[in-house]
Amino acid sequence: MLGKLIDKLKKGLTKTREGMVQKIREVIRRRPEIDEETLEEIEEILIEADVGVEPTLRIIDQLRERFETGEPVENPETAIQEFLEKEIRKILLPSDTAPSIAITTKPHIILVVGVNGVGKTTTIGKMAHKLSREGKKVLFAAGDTFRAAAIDQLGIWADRTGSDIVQHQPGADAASVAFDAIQAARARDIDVVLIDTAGRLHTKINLMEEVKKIRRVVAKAMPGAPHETLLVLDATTGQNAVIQAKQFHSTVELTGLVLAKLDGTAKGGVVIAIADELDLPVRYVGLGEGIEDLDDFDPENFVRALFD
Ligand SMILES: Nc1nc2c(ncn2[C@@H]2O[C@H](COP(=O)(O)OP(=O)(O)OP(=O)(O)O)[C@@H](O)[C@H]2O)c(=O)[nH]1
Ligand SMILES: [Mg+2]
Repeated sequence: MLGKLIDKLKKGLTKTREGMVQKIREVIRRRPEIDEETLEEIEEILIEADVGVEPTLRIIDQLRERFETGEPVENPETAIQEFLEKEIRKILLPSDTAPSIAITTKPHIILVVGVNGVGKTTTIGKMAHKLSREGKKVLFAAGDTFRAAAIDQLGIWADRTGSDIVQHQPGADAASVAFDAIQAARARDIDVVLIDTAGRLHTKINLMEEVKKIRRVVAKAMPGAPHETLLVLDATTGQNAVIQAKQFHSTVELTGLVLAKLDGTAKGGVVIAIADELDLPVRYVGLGEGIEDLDDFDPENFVRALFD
C-alpha cells in the first residue's frame, strides 16, 4: 500500500527528481571532493528547482559546516544525499500540522480560491471523488459565475463523482450561489459542500473584495463556516506561489494549501519554499489531470519519493 503510494508520488515527481536530485548526484559524482565549487553547483540546482533563496542558503551553509573540512568524505554521494534529505525533512515536517481535511461538522463547508487556471475546479472534482469513496455526500456550489463554461466544467465533475450541484445563471452573484448551496446541503443531508470560485489575480482589489464577500455570506449562512478555506497554487509558477499565498491569506484567512500540477514541473522544490515561508499546511498535492491524481501531502513520503 505504502509502496504503491510512493511509486505514484515518484512518478508525479519525475521532473523534479530529474531536475533536482539527479542533477545533484551528477555533480557529486563529477566532483567527489566537497569544496566551495561543489557547494556552489548544488546551490544553483536548488535555486533552479525553486527551493527558495533563504532555505537554499541555509542548506548550503549547513552543508559547508558539515563537510568542508578539506578531508575526503567516504562515499560523498550517499553522505550528501542523506544530509539533504534530513534538512529537507526538517523544513517540511512542521507543515504537516493537521491531518488532511478533517470533516468535523455537517455540512462541512470548504471554500476553494486561487488565481486563474491554477487547478481549482479540477481539485474540487478530485476531492469529491476521494470524499465520495469515503461514503460522504458531496455538493458543489458553482461559484464561478463569470463564464458559462466554468459552470459546465463543474457539472461534468458532478456527474463523474456523483455529486450534487447548485448553480445559478452565468453572471449571477457568487455569494448567493454559495448561500443557496449551504441551504440545499442542509435540506439534502449533505456531508461536504465544495465551493468553486472564479480565478482571480491576488493583485486585483475588487476581485479580492468579492471573495471576501463570499466568505462573509458563507459565515452568515452557517456560523463557523467556511470550515476550510483552501488556496490552490500552481506548482509551475514557482516563487510567485508564495506571494499569492500571502495575499490570499491576508484577505480570506486560509486554512490550507493545495499544490496542483506538481507533475508538470521540475521546480517541485517550491514545496520546500512554501513550507519554509508560510505557516499554512499543504493539504494536497496534484499529480496529474486524472480523477485519482490528488494525494494527501505527507512530508515523509514526499522526501522518500524525491530521494529514493
Ligand atoms: N498536469 C496537471 N494538470 C492539472 C492539475 N490540476 C489541474 N490541471 C489542469 O490545469 C488546467 C486548469 O485547471 P482548472 O481546474 O480548470 O483550473 P481553475 O483554477 O479552476 O481555472 P479557472 O477557473 O479558469 O480559474 C486544466 O487543464 C486541468 O486539467 C494537476 O495536478 N496536474
Ligand atoms: Mg475553475
